[in-house]
Amino acid sequence: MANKIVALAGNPNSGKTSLFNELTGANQSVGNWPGVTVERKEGHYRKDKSVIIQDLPGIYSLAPYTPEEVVARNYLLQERPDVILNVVDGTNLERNLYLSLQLMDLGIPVVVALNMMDVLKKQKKEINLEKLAYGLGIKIVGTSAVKRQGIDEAIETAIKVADQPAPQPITYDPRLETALKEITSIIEGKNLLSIAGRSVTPETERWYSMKLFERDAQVLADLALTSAEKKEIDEIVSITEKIIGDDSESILINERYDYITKLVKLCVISQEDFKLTLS
Ligand code: GDP
Ligand code: MG
Ligand code: K
Repeated sequence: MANKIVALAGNPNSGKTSLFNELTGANQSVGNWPGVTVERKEGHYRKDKSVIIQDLPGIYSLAPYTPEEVVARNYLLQERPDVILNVVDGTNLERNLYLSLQLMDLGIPVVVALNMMDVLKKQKKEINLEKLAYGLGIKIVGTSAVKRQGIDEAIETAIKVADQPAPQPITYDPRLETALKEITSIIEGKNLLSIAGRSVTPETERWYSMKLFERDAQVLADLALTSAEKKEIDEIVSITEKIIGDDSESILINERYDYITKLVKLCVISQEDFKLTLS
């Protein structure tokens, strides 16, 4: 059997390195990502050496603005790991899930390690993991990297999910979805200039369509499109901006945050709230 590659992705301070150290023990090597002074850590799962674990730099989004974002994004797009283990700080759920939704659009299987469970317990907060998993359409495992809880279950779930299809993306405002479909019909099968032999596939077309909707310059430059096709995409984006009444980047940000806000309301129970209601 071929090696499986599990990429650890998440916000800064979500617990990626703690989890990575627990998973790999002494089986790790440290270097730098090409061209930048961002540390690159790779290792093998201590219980199954055929599983390679890649620690990615901490990021808040897959935008191409910081060196960390560029490294993480290029790695995910170009290397395409078998599965992403998304480390989420459970005490900062909204902000962390904003990245999770973007990771889910890459067409790569995703499992969430909902970390800091021990802190949540101390704060008398409870997250309904089943509801959250259902709302996102992916598997979630509660972990505490410092208490060494849930860690093997998280990686073993990821290894299983690596053989399954990528998550169904969340469906947003129908006007946005229409625009994305129209962009997809223009770019499907198009050549990716940065990766030899690679083109836009059914798994990756949603991600590329979303990035073109956001007018992501890197993606626009990477796709072999004619000027007529570029113009057509620009018109789709402009019309949708007019209809919804916002710029395209904000439209996507708001759609993601609206979805997360609703979901978190349904899933987070604070015992303090209970006491207040009962008294
Ligand atoms: P990274 O930036 O994602 O690599 O996060 P780190 O692994 O460096 O963790 C950031 C901080 O959170 C460190 O002080 C860790 O000891 C702490 N930490 C990580 N996971 C947990 C956890 O599950 N519970 C608690 N209480 N602290 C944690
Ligand atoms: Mg780290
Ligand atoms: K190509």
